[in-house]
Amino acid sequence: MPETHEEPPDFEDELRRRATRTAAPAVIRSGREAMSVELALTVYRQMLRTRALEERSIKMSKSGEAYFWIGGPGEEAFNVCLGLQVHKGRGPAYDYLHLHYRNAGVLLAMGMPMIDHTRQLAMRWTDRHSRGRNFVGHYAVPEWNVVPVTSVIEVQYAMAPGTALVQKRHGLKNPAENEGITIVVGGEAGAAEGDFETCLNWSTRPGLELPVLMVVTNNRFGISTDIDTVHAHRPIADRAIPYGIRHETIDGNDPVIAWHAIDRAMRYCRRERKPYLLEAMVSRLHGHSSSSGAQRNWNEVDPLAQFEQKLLDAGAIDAATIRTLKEEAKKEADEAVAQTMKEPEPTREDVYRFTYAPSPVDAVYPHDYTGLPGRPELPHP
Ligand SMILES: Cc1ncc(C[n+]2csc(CCOP(=O)(O)OP(=O)(O)O)c2C)c(N)n1
Ligand SMILES: [Mg+2]
Repeated sequence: MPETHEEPPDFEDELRRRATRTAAPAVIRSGREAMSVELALTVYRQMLRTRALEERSIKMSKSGEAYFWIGGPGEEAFNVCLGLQVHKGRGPAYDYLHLHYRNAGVLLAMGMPMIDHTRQLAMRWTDRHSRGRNFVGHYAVPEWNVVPVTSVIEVQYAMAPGTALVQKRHGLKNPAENEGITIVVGGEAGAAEGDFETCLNWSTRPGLELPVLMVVTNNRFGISTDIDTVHAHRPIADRAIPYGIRHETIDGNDPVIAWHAIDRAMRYCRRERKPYLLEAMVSRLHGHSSSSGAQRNWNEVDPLAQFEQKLLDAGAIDAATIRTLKEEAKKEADEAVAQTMKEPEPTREDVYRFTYAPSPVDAVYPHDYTGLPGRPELPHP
């Protein structure tokens, strides 16, 4: 689909045009499903923060403050609902996350400060995920079981059964800690690769079913390939059918729908200790990455604008509050960038440092976890 570059509608005009009611509702509805206003406002605020961070991130890549951008504008509704429902912690009693490169909303909703994103984007030495040596959105948070994100797409689906197997065994030995699940997220184009099938297969071995929540965020594009040129015209979630996996395809742009679908899927994986495949139809509001210009595509549904309108129509929020929340989110992103840009970049010597964790292998190659055997010794971190 071609990217269009028209200007967005004027925000102030938009707010004036939108109707507001005074009586506050108790719930926000989508069809038969509902969410409390309190939760809806929490989700909305996290979506706003994620969007502000992503828009500032794109600006960084265009201004030279960063070298490359990729991210998730258009996926905020689903990603925030996912992040808010994760059981976060370290070890098999908690959820493991094998994420995609568009999941800033998941991490922000879990409590990651914005600066942890901008430091990686600007490739600073202070980047906690990769010490300034990996792409943006390639998070690694051991204390929250966030397994390092890889640039090689879809390999996360082959790794996910590993952590889920550990969780299954752990739960059998420790019944009080039997609720941790593995959540793996990837795109629909990548689902054409063998790693996806590996996950379906290894999660369903008879008697050894695994608690894996497989998520496919379907934005209908690879980098430039249309879904219709890659997959037969069926929901990706149908791939679960031959394996007997419970599955669902949902509108991932609607937070009320997304919240309940994630809740259903998580409950099932936690209690049954079996896999679930959830396909979320989402938008891609910018080009694939900065490599193709990251231009805004105004033809896509904007989940944030849509939810905002729903909250306004329901009388759950007013225009002044929206304006304040937007300003706060923008300020938070601007401050994170300002601080980031004052911080040092890695040096040439840092390239080989922290590549491997200390391990018994060092008994064979003392101190060699900073590089491959035979490399000149580097100072110990
Ligand atoms: C194994 C592999 N093949 C190709 C690429 C190049 N590549 C990077 S992103 C991408 C598109 C992925 O599309 P999808 O899985 O739908 O995820 P999306 O970017 O749309 O979220 C491709 C082909 C890669 N990184 N890894
Ligand atoms: Mg895609």
